[in-house]
Amino acid sequence: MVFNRRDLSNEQLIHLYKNLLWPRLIEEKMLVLLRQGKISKWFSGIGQEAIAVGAAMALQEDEWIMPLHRNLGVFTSRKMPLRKLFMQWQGAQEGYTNGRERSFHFGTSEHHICGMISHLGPQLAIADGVALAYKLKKQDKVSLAFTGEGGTSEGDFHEALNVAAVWDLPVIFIIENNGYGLSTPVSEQFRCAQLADRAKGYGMESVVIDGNNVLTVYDTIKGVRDYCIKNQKPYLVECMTFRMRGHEEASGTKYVPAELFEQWKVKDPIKNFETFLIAGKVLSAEDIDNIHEEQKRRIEEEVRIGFDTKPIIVNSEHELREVYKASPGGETGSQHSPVGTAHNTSTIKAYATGGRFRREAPVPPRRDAATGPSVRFIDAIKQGLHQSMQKHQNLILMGQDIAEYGGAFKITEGFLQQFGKERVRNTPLCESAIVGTALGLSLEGYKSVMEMQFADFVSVGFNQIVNNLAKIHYRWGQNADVVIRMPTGAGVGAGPFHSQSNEAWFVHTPGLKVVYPSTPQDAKGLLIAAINDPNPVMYFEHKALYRSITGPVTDDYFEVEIGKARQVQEGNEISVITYGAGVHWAEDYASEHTDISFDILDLRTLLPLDYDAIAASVKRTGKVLVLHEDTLTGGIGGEIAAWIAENCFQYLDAPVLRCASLDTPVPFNLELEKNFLAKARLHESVQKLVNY
Ligand SMILES: Cc1ncc(C[n+]2csc(CCOP(=O)(O)OP(=O)(O)O)c2C)c(N)n1
Repeated sequence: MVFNRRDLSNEQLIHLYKNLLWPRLIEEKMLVLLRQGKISKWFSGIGQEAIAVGAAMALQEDEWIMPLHRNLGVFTSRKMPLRKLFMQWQGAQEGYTNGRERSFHFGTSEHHICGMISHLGPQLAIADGVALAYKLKKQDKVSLAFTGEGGTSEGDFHEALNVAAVWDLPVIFIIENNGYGLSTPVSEQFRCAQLADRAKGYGMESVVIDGNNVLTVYDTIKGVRDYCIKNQKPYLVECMTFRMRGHEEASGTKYVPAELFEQWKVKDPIKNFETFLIAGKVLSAEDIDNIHEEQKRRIEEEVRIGFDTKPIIVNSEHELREVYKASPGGETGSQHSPVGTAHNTSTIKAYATGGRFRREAPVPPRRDAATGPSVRFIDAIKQGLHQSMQKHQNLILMGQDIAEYGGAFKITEGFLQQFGKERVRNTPLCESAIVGTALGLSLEGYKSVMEMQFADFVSVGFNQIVNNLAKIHYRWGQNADVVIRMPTGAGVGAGPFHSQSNEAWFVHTPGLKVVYPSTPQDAKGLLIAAINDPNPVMYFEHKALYRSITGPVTDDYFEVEIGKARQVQEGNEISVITYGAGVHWAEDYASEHTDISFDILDLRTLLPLDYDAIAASVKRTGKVLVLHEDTLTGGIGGEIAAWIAENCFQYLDAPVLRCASLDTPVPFNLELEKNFLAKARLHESVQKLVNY
């Protein structure tokens, strides 16, 4: 192996060497502890350390890195203390995730390391978002994301590289080509000669390098970093290496031909670097032995301290609270508990009672009752978005065709002229990467609103939403300050893929908030509240209401509180608990059937639900109909009915009924669609309750 030291001093070479050796020796110790059953899973990076270490050391310490499961060298090069890493691997409270995450699935903003989710590819687009933030702030910085060669087969790889290229983002993408994705060899993974060749297709530069040579990696990434910053462009680096152990320790290596290990053993990144250092008289063999001994001694010491963890005290209230970051007004959520305090019961008590964190900025006024001029539903959304753009200079809008074209429904028409192309961003057609980008922006303190062109298309951004945005705060204390606007619903003859109600997918996901307004006032106030909320919020806006519903809307900037239902009308015979278009169906029905006293509750927020308002309505009537446009099976109506049965049984005079749409895809033909929608069965359901 040929090493080129260029202008690196002896001290710098020794510094690199010590950083390279450190993760190797830690791993060797961990493999022993693993065999003793003292830690659980382990993904080995032995043989690949030069990539993680060389790359991390070529960056500035405040530049974000998105590492994967074999990148211990990133964590150690960022000087994360071994004792705490070791606590993390044991699942201890004092680790980086309060015992909630395993192996390398964690990050910390303190070290500018973004924790991976198991799905691998989603890491890449987060780097796009961070790089976009650097670009917008005009900072001379890059972000760096890792992928294995297996991960390059994921759509996320394609989407992330394409966005980085189209938006001229300073991102370094590193492929660690280690020959195998679990048991799958490269011959069954892709057909191109080198993965770096793909860069050309994205309009991006790339290079293939020896990933086992730490000086090559360090020098290349330093140069690539300069290139990315100077040219404001991404770059793809393919590092050739080999996985010297099994996929994870339990998987063994039987599926890898033995001769490959022989071939790669002689290319060991550490042994070779040591030979070079000795030959160049930078270090003597004895110096090297001493460094080994010194590091081993430190490891023993750190592990000894790292074993000294306190038992986790389980507290459900505390766990539930940490799913969310403190919300506007401090009603829900918390900051991640500081290490070493959460196991203390008095701290937990503080969380459960008064110890809530409040945001610094004052809460905007909350206005339920509208007093302003009559405004269409769609224009109220536009107002809320517009005023939020004025309020938050760090708010970025992203979506397909939202700039010059003004969006599929024209909600952002005129925004480009007023707020500029940097903040009003047309995106390529890639929902997953844009959700990932939104998360990356959030890591750097930006807010973003992403417009799904139709709620139906969220399915291709689903993973990033339910696994990354939703879980990140609970996992390692990072919030996702992202709103996703979801033009939803049927009634407009648009067929199966432009009409769906998919809110229940998200209501089932802890970590998200789900809002669904039915009036112009609520549409504006809830959108403002969603943007102010530091958590990921799915904002459903019913397309059929856009231009059919008008109502008074307060002119100025205000919030409608997330998590609070609206009493549409009070009555004492039948409760209709509903939201979205259902509210208007219920109101129309009630106005045509004045002989029945209806109590209509507009939920407005589906996650978290306003159980107090639901219970109050049940008590008033004793007969409940849950009405929604979503299909029946697995719809939120089932959840509400179950909750009422569990908590309000004594007030019921009839079984809780659900009136929902047919369990079919949404049909195109208007007559079929009319029959599909819950409204077609509303009369029947009400009569059933009346006559019970
Ligand atoms: C979306 C998804 N599918 C499957 C897996 C299971 N899995 C975990 S790692 C892995 C192989 C990854 O190979 P590669 O990207 O080359 O990285 P390496 O493990 O070789 O470093 C697989 C299939 C996963 N984690 N995520």
